[in-house]
Amino acid sequence: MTEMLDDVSFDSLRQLVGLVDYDASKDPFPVKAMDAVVFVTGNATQTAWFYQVAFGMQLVAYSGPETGNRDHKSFVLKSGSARFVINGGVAPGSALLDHHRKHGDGVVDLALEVGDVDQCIKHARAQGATVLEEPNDVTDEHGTIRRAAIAAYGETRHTLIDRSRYNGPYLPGYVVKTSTVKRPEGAPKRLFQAIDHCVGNVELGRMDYWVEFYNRVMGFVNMAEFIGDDIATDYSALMSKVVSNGNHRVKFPLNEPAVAKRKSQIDEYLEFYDGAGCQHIALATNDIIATVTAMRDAGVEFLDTPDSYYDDPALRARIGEVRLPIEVLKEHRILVDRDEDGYLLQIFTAPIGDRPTVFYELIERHGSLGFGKGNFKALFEAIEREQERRGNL
Ligand code: TYF
Ligand code: FE
Repeated sequence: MTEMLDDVSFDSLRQLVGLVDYDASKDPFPVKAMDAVVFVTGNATQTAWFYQVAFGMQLVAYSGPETGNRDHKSFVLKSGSARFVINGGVAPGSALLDHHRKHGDGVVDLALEVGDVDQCIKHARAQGATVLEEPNDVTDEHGTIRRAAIAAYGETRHTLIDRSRYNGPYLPGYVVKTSTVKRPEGAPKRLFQAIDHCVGNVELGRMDYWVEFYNRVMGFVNMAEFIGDDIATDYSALMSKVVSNGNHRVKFPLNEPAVAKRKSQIDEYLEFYDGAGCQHIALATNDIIATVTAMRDAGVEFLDTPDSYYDDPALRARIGEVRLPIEVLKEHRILVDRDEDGYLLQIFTAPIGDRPTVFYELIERHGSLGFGKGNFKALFEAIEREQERRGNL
């Protein structure tokens, strides 16, 4: 397959996000890819700037008062095949402002690109999904998109979009808008190429409900990785299972708090987000050192990993040969994990907003289809150190 996604080829995506082969003709709810991660923020004007400066994203489209949208501003940013949409209320009566009052900055929509909106909605409805928007066409001079939306955890939704008959910059009503931010000299063309996974935090006892929702309503399959009681009670204070669409292009880990000695990081999220929501988005890069260096240079804060992680002979034995010397990983505080399929490199940012809720992961996959299970202990200890600094432990 030679399909190009903003010059990220399908073949490079196979490596970047760990695709597997599957037969879409037997899928009751065939999903092509993430269409966009849609955020509501307290200041879209400045948040869109942040993603350009700190995440190297390109501004591609805009809707707002100047284009006839008096309710809110909406900035569309891209990096390779990844698309973020940053919304913020303008009109004092905007529903977005109510959402922001409750949840703070967060993800409202994990929008999915599908081939047949009506087929997906028909299946979802038959399986008991809440349809928030009935299938409808939206048209402008660039063509027509067909769209609908179903409810997911908390106030998160999945908008379904068929853009096969559309060639505008994003959706009808948006105009082309380009970045005025200049890429720093020597910085990579882009800092990430794709969205690898989007994690949901749900309330205690609700993880299996949502796993089953994705199985039944959206035809998603369970991936091998899970964090169960065993790991939870030792140190992580969370349980986690992963669902994905057939070819693993779209992966949704789901976490719930575990009852442990200390307050779970998931409880902290649920308290400050005021309900279930999207916790972290993992961005796939093919050069994690260049990406993390560029982001740090722009002021992004990453979780620290202690020297002991790298100096542990058991880690060195477990990971074997990776593309970088362990000293380089140590210098950049990058975590490494190996499983039967290969290895991955990963690192996590601190929460990016005012509330201790949403954060990012950078991930560079080399065959591994996992999520870094071998790093959970080191990672969760780092998260707990931050929780403690915030007085939430
Ligand atoms: O997505 C994952 O499963 C990994 C690990 O609170 C993880 O990135 C899981 C839970 C969490 C932070 C990271
Ligand atoms: Fe992750």
